[in-house]
Amino acid sequence: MGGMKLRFPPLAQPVFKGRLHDARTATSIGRWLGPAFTVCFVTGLISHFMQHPPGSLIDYIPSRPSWGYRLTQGLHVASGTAAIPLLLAKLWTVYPRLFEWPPLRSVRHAAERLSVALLVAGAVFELATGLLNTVQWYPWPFSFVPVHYAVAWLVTGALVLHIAVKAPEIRAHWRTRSPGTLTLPVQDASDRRSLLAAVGAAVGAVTLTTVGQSFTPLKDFILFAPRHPDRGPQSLPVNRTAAAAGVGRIADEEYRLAVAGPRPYTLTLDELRALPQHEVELPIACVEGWSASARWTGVRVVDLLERTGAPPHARVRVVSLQLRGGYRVSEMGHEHARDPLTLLALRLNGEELDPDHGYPARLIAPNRPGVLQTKWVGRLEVLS
Ligand code: HEM
Ligand SMILES: Nc1nc2c(c(=O)[nH]1)N[C@H]1C(S)=C(S)[C@@H](COP(=O)(O)O)O[C@H]1N2
Ligand SMILES: [Mo]
Repeated sequence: MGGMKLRFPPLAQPVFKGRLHDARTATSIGRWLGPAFTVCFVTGLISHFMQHPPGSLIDYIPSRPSWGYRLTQGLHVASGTAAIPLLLAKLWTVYPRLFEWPPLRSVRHAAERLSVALLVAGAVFELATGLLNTVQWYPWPFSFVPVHYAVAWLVTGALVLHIAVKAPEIRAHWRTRSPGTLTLPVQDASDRRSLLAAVGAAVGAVTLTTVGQSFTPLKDFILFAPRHPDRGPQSLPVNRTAAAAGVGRIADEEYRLAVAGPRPYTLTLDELRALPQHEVELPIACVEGWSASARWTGVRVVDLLERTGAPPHARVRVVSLQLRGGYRVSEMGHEHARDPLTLLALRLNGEELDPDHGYPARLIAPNRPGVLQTKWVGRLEVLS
């Protein structure tokens, strides 16, 4: 037995003809990919805290600026979409490293490769699940939000580690005139410029053809965005129709708004229409990345709260007449509840609400994710 030795013959090494599989190209793409991921992570955390504020944080969520969530979630989906061609280019640049031989040189080398594997897997996962979510396609067995959220932390951790490990190479290649350039063939510099121009064009093209879904001045360029901000009943998109939510036609004479507070009361639709009406211009900013502004008319929630004698710092729960489904109930802190722009809206762009927009009454509030703009509202509960 003694003399037997295990030997792994080196595999036939593939030959890579492309000359841009180098640290300089990887750095050039990374300097765009890093910021795109950072914007995604920060705006994703904002989205998380606005939708699922832990504990009493809901009391600190500001209701202004009214376009806040539209901006952050629009940026999230736009930077995430732009990151897709960037990540593909980055992976093309570095994939020859997969065939490195020997595959593991030391414990340190093994740890570094493992962290890169986690980074790549996590990044591909975030971009793929995020993109599919925006088209409302969920071909996986887990629930999107908690998994996308958890993997965001993993990717960010792996990215910070990756940047730390690669810092010397990044530094050497960061500036055009850094010493690293001098050792690289001149021809490669012009090839690299062409590659980066192509990647830039791809990023520009996907951005220009999708970003109009939230940044409406560019809506005429929409080709691939799942939603067009003008298309839908009353020229406003609908995420879940009345039929999809299982809400039948609500008869006017049967409708009641119940306000449960210190002095509970109910209002008929006529009584609601007889209260002072206010008009606001506010966007629906869907978490899936589309957003559209509209003119809403209705009763201020703060007026309804005063009438029941709600204390000034009370939170409010908004309950839909929809019987099942995740979005039938939402809550808001006192800033949103007391904001004069927060309405129980009865009209949209001058007409009665379409059933798909929440007839007879829906919540519309500033700086609030679309999922929390509850439709078909039947009840407001003052929470102590
Ligand atoms: C590195 C890339 C990404 C990171 C770090 C990231 C991070 C996050 C985080 C932390 C959230 C909040 C989840 C929660 O509410 O708990 C989120 C939500 C979301 N992300 Fe991303 N994301 C990334 C890429 C993408 C991409 C590429 C897209 C789409 C093109 C996307 C679409 C979405 C959507 C639609 C939501 C809202 C989900 C919901 O609340 O229903 N994400 N993201
Ligand atoms: N009761 C109820 N309200 C709801 C929903 C829902 O499914 N049920 N969907 C929400 C989502 S995800 C969005 S983006 C907005 C869309 O409002 P719109 O259909 O009037 O554009 O309504 C929100 N309000
Ligand atoms: Mo939404």
